[in-house]
Amino acid sequence: MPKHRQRGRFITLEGGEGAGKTTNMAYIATRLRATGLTVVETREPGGAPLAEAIRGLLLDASNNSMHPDTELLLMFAARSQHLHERVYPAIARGDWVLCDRFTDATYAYQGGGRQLDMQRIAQLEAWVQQEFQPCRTLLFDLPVELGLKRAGERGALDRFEREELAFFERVREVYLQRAKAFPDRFRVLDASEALAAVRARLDRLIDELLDV
Ligand code: Z5A
Repeated sequence: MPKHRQRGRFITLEGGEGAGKTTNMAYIATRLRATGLTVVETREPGGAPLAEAIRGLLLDASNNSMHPDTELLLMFAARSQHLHERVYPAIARGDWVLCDRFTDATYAYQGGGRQLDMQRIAQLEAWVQQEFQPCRTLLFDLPVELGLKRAGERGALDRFEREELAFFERVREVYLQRAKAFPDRFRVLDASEALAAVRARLDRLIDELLDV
């Protein structure tokens, strides 16, 4: 394997509900593994036992009194545990880490959706991650109604999925703003296309990753 590929990478998948992140993460992992890479698949909130327990609190629809600040702090508490227990060790070993959602989701959901102060999020980001950032972020973008329809077909809604349409429109808007603000890191995919078309675009983006 070429030397440059032996360096660990951190790649995140972002997007609204039902965008296809989970479906396509497995596809990306299979393609990367076929080239001989060791790939770790993980998610946020969660990805490590304690962080998964925090995820349970965050998604539980019966926790309807959760204050937005509590939600924000729990997201970063889970992230800290996940980074130290799972992500940093994997990258140090030279693995490629695929993560279903990361801090861009905090800007989109807590900053956009809940309308919390973006500066506060940036302070927590700097405190928890220092300079650490994904080397590539794949944004699966699609109209809110289509994503909610796809997600809704799965059954019971979690605490976030119960939000109103305007919440998810703000989430989408912040994601797109961030993709514009960080063009070197983001790649945007049209997730409203049929799966085969999304995967054709993904194939090109995977080749690009393997070339760097
Ligand atoms: N959250 C937050 O607020 N702040 C943060 O910092 C973080 C997270 C990290 C949990 O995330 C919640 O946490 C999330 C944001 C919040 N809010 N919600 N809700 P999650 O990632 O676990 O939950 P999710 O976004 O709801 O995942 P999802 O709905 O499963 O979306 P997905 O993984 O992108 O979609 P999917 O499961 O791959 O696909 C959904 C369905 O669509 C499935 O039946 C597929 O077969 C189908 N699909 C996928 N792609 C296609 C195409 N192209 N065509 C047709 N059908 C398709």
